[in-house]
Amino acid sequence: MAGTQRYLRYIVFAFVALLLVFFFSSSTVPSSRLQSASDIIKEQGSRWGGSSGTVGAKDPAAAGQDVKKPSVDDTTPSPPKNQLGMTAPGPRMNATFVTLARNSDVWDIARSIRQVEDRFNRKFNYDWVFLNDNDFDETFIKVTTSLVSGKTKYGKIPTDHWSFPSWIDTDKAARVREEMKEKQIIYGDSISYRHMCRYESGFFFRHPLMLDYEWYWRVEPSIELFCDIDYDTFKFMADHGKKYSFVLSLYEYVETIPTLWDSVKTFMTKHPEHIAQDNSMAFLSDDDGKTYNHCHFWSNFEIGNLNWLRSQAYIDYFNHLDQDGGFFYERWGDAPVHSIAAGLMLNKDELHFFNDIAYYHVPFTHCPTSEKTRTDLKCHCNPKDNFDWNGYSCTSRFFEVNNMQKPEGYDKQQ
Ligand SMILES: Nc1nc2c(ncn2[C@@H]2O[C@H](COP(=O)(O)OP(=O)(O)OP(=O)(O)O)[C@@H](O)[C@H]2O)c(=O)[nH]1
Ligand SMILES: [Mg+2]
Repeated sequence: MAGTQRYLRYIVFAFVALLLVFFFSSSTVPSSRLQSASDIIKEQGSRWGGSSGTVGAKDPAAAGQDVKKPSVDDTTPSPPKNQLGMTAPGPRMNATFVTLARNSDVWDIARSIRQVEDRFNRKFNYDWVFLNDNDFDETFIKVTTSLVSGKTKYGKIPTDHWSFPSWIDTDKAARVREEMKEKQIIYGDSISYRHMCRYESGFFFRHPLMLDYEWYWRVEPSIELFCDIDYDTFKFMADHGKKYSFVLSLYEYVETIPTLWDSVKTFMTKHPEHIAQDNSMAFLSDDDGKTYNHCHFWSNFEIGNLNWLRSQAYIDYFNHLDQDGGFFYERWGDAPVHSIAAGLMLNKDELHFFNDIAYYHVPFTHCPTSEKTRTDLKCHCNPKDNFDWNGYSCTSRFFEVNNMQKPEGYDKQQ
């Protein structure tokens, strides 16, 4: 019996010994894992460039070298262009934006470009031509190039397109400017404003940079666009046989154009062949052409056809007005000059009112009357600011002349 007990004790002892051996041999596995984790930490420390104390010796600052401080600009990820699929598919028209500006206009035109890009051009990437009577400076070129999604082009205006023509009596023009200054007529005493109006009336579409294009969209500094424009407006013009368009219309300041209509009437007599059959005389005159009612499309916004402006009809018209001298002896604006041309030399159905282009140029706003249009197009204009149905606007007349139905709610905005 005592032998059996001893025998059993040996077995238990051997079993415990075996357990101990197994325990010690298996406990080496976690130890090797800890080892490799610390290796990983060390490895990552060297990849991160110095957060671990062991890589301090590689720190350029510690080594006394110049260090480029991290810039917040570098924290912005830069996905490849168009990664977000924002560019509209399909071919493009032969079209460009065009802006006449001084270098000092840079920040005001920057605001306009941003609006045009956000609401329209980021999807279409049309070019942008900038014109100036001086050389554009580096800042202007750098800022505008960075904002435009299409190609940018910068042109200098030839001196003879921005100076008094030979037939103008400059003393007489100077006297007019004095008189207009006394009468406090806006820009009445400005020479450069007159050159600007004459240039926009008769020359911008002939600038060598513009000759490459068929369509233009004019943009001025400090304008605003309030609604998304998700379709190609140039293509719309072409597809619908349109040549000239507007968003705001109003009555011109009479003192700036006292003899403009006389000049237009002699042109009509001289060139009846240029007058369109189905013209918009009823928009321009209340007495079948005897007098001008001063209605015009506001030309700081225009989408139009450059070939029409370069046509013999328009060139004859401009030359005729230019010879009469009213750009300098009065202060003829390019808005009534373009509008009268469009009203008389184009057929009614070649004009277009862009209701869906909600727009502001100090001090007037065009904001679509219909609430549905405003919400569909994500507009942010206040409908109370809409000028369309105001007594000083000519848009109501445009609707009537063209037998267009006024939008619901227009009467509440009168
Ligand atoms: N290069 C150049 N551009 C000019 C000059 N005067 C005006 N412009 C530009 O011509 C366009 C019309 O001029 P604006 O000063 O906007 O004239 P406006 O729209 O009648 O008047 P406000 O906008 O109310 O001042 C704008 O695109 C101006 O940047 C000038 O002397 N030189
Ligand atoms: Mg302006």
